[in-house]
Amino acid sequence: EPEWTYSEGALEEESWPLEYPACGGHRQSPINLQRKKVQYNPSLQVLELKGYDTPTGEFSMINNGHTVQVSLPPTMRMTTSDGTEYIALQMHYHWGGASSEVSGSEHTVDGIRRVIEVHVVHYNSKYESYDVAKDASDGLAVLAAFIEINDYAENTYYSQLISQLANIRYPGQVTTLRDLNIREMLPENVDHYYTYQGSLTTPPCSENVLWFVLANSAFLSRAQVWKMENSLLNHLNETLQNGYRSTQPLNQRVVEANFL
Ligand code: SG4
Ligand code: ZN
Repeated sequence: EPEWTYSEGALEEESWPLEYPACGGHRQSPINLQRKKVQYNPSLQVLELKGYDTPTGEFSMINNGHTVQVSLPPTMRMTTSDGTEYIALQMHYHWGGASSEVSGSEHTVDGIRRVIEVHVVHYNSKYESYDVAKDASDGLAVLAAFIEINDYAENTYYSQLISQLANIRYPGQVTTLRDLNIREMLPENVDHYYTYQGSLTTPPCSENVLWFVLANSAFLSRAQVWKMENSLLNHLNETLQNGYRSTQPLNQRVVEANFL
């Protein structure tokens, strides 16, 4: 498969559709969440997150050349409002940082980009594996949350992940994290979300992702954000920064929310 980048490289963002036709489709992600156009749906229930808070076991963490990605155990599950159960596979981050005040979330809210965005990728449990689910129209769900800067406190739930970034500076390097509590790495309040039908935000941009973007943010200290933005290198030996796609047209879609 052709190597892709966000800018100046093998296959920059504007050219993704040439090699990956779905990237030029009509239900792409990320999008701008325009609050006055979001449809409140009072029948949407809160997400049920099972096994997110069980801080046990080993998790491999890789620099995959685009981001830092943590493998998650299948005991982590998300059940959505309609009762569909999704199995967690991995989580990864999107950040900016090319100059110190550049934010790098993928979704924006009323045009505002947040500092970092975390994605927990899941697949529909009715499929026997991610490999089968990734090609099914109802195969994937991503839980997304924004991360902002808190100048007053370090987030100790991120200490291990951030200190281990130094061990995976080069693409392809892998390290091990122990006893993570994924629930604590998300916003304190996970009750309120936006939801819409979209795609993977990178090639192949498959249009089979149900998105849940949390309304509330998690927080890291400024120093922690700096380490996230400056610890990893990409395949060109450059600092891995600005790993976010530009927002895509909403087209005929409606974004729903379970809060007013
Ligand atoms: C990141 O590049 C992940 O590392 C990729 O995971 C992921 O691709 C890609 O983002 C798109 O996912 O939640 N942002 S996203 O829409 O999950 C896939 C891997 O390369 C297929 C495994
Ligand atoms: Zn992502």
